[in-house]
Amino acid sequence: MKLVMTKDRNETKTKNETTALRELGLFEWSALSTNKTIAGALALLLLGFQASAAPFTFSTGDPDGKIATLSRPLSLGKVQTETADDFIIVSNTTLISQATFTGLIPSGAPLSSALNVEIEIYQVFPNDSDTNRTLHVPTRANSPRDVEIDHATRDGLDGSLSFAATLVKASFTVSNSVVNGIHAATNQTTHGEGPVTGEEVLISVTFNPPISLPPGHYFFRPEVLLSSGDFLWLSAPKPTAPPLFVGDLQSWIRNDALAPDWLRIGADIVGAGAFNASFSLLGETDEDADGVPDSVDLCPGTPAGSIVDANGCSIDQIAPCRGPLEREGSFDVPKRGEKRAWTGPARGAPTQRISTRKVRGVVHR
Ligand SMILES: [Ca+2]
Ligand SMILES: [Ca+2]
Repeated sequence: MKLVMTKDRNETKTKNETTALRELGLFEWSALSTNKTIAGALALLLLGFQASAAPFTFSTGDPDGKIATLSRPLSLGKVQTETADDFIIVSNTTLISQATFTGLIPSGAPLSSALNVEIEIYQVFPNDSDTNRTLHVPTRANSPRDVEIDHATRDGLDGSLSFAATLVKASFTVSNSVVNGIHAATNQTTHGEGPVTGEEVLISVTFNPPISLPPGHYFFRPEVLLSSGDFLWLSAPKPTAPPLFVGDLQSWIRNDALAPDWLRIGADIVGAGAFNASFSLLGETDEDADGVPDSVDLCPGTPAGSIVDANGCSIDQIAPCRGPLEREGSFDVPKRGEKRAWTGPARGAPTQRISTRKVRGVVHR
C-alpha cells in the first residue's frame, strides 16, 4: 500500500492507495487533524527511508603527565589565555552533543570553584583569517584560524552548555607547564615554566543545542573560569606510528596579547616535541544538516535551510504540494476569531484594521 500526503484547503489528508483500489480508480481518504497523526502517518511513509544513524566519537585519551597549559577566560586582572587541540569529522554533518576534557585546578580547591565553562571551535588557518597582516609567531601553518566559528560557541553563562566537574586524582603532577610565558617571536622559546602539581579534574559538558559541523578539520578550545587560581588543560599522548588520526596536529596556545596569532606549545614554546590535549567528543550524524540527529529524523534529505519540526520534517515534507516550492517563511494571517475581512479602506470611511498573527508556512507556484 502506498500512502500519499496531500493538502486540501486547511486539511491535510492521507490517501491510502492499494493496488486493488487503484485498478478501480478509487481511493480511501482519511483526514488528519492533528500533528501527532500526521507524524504517525509520516513514520509509516518514511520507515524504509530513514537515514542510517551513526554515532560520532573522538578521544585523545587520558592525560600523560607531560605538560599542562593555561585555558582561562578574561576576568578581573587576568588576560584570556586559550589552548586548542584538533579533531576531525570524516564524513557527514555531525551534531556534537557532549564533550569532556581534563585539567588541573589548584590543590585543595573544591570542585565548586569551577564557576563557568566556555567552548569554542576553530577551523585550520588560513580559513577565514587575515593572511596579509604581519605574523608575530614563527608560523601559522596548521594553527587554528584567527577567530572562532561563531555558531559553534557554547557558554555556561548564556545557558548554551551545562557542565559538571569530577575529581579524578587528588594529586597529579606534570613535568612542564605553560601559563604566562607566551611571547611574540623571537622570544617565544621559554622551554616552559616547569612542573606543576594540582587536582586532576574531569569537566563533562553537554551542549544545548548540539554543535553542528560539516566534515572537516577543527580545533577544540575549552576555557574554565575558577573562583581562584587557574585551570591548566592537561596533555594527552600524541602517537606518531600510527598517529591518533591522519593529519593529527599539535596543540597551540595564545593569550589576548598575542591574538590573533597562535604558538605551537611543543615546537615553539618548549622548543621540542609536540603535544595533544586530553579531550573527547560525542555526537551523532545528521546527513541533511537540519539539526535533528539521524536516529530520530523521520524525514531524510530535508532541503537546506528548511524550517523543521522535532522529527526533522519540513512543512513541504509533511504536506507536499504539486507545484515547486516558491518560498518558506513567516506570514501574517488573521488572528483566531478575527471575522472581519481586510478589504482596504472605503472612501471616506475610517481605516479598518484586523489583528494578525505570524505563522510559518510554504508558498507553492
Ligand atoms: Ca592534536
Ligand atoms: Ca530531516
